[in-house]
Amino acid sequence: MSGTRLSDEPPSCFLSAADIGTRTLYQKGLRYVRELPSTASTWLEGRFSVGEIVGLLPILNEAGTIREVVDGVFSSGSIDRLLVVDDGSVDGTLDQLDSARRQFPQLDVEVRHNQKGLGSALLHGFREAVRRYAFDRLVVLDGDLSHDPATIPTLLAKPYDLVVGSRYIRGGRIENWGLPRRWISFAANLMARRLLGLNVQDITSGFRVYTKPLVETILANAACGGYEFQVETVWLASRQKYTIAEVPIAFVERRAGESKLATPEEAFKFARFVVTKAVYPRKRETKGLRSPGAGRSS
Ligand SMILES: Nc1nc2c(ncn2[C@@H]2O[C@H](COP(=O)(O)OP(=O)(O)OP(=O)(O)O)[C@@H](O)[C@H]2O)c(=O)[nH]1
Ligand SMILES: [Mg+2]
Repeated sequence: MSGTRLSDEPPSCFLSAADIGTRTLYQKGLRYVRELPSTASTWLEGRFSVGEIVGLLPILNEAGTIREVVDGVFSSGSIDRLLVVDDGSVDGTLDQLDSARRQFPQLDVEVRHNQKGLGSALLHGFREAVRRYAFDRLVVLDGDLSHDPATIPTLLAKPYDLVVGSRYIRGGRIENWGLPRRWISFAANLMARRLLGLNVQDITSGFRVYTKPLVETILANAACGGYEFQVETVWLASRQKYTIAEVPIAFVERRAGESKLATPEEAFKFARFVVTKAVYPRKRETKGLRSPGAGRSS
């Protein structure tokens, strides 16, 4: 029995994301996702609430590193549950996760059967985290070992709504990137910072900690399906006056697998998002930008 997706429409930054209900089915110890209209959403298992800090890993074909990342996340000693959102890896990642689940019952794996983009995977993970766990904070990191799980406690030590693991503040660094990649990343950040007036140096970093109220605000408003989701979430946090901090990290170039995001298509979507928000900053607000009204962290 494999999961079946009934909707293939990727969310668009310029349209509201469809609210698709999900239900999960077990196969070989992994959790497979079947997406259904929310009215038909049925849980075959109870919701569980076991932890205050949840990890979220968006994954696509990371067989070379996923096991080490999962081990590292639990070894950090700060994560109560870890949710992996896989978009149909075909390189053995799922087998690695299957074996990891035998060692770590706190590991949950959701598999969607078509790649819909990083933003879509993260939104799905946010929605599932809220639905499944009574968490206080959500830690997100990449599955290619570019983000060292041992740094998680340092990020969590900052009591802010959004904590960004930053390559571009004092103490942060990038290992093994050539000059062109450094310049593209730097230019993307500079453009987003200047055009959107964001006071964050590393807007594209995927190593982050979110409080639950911010996760709920993002769920209520975000619509980007691709890499530009990273800037959309910082933009939303900033617009809604959530507290934001950056912590220096050492970002290490992936040593296995292939990049999914360093593509001209993702760069175009990123630039389009930044320019659109710079020109029409209130576009979504007129449609009802809303905050859950929960308290801010101190
Ligand atoms: N579920 C899911 N995960 C994705 C998707 N695209 C990328 N990822 C994951 O998101 C994380 C970041 O993607 P990367 O390809 O490493 O992006 P990047 O760090 O900008 O590029 P590199 O420097 O080449 O690694 C990794 O864990 C990927 O496996 C997707 O469409 N779906
Ligand atoms: Mg990467």
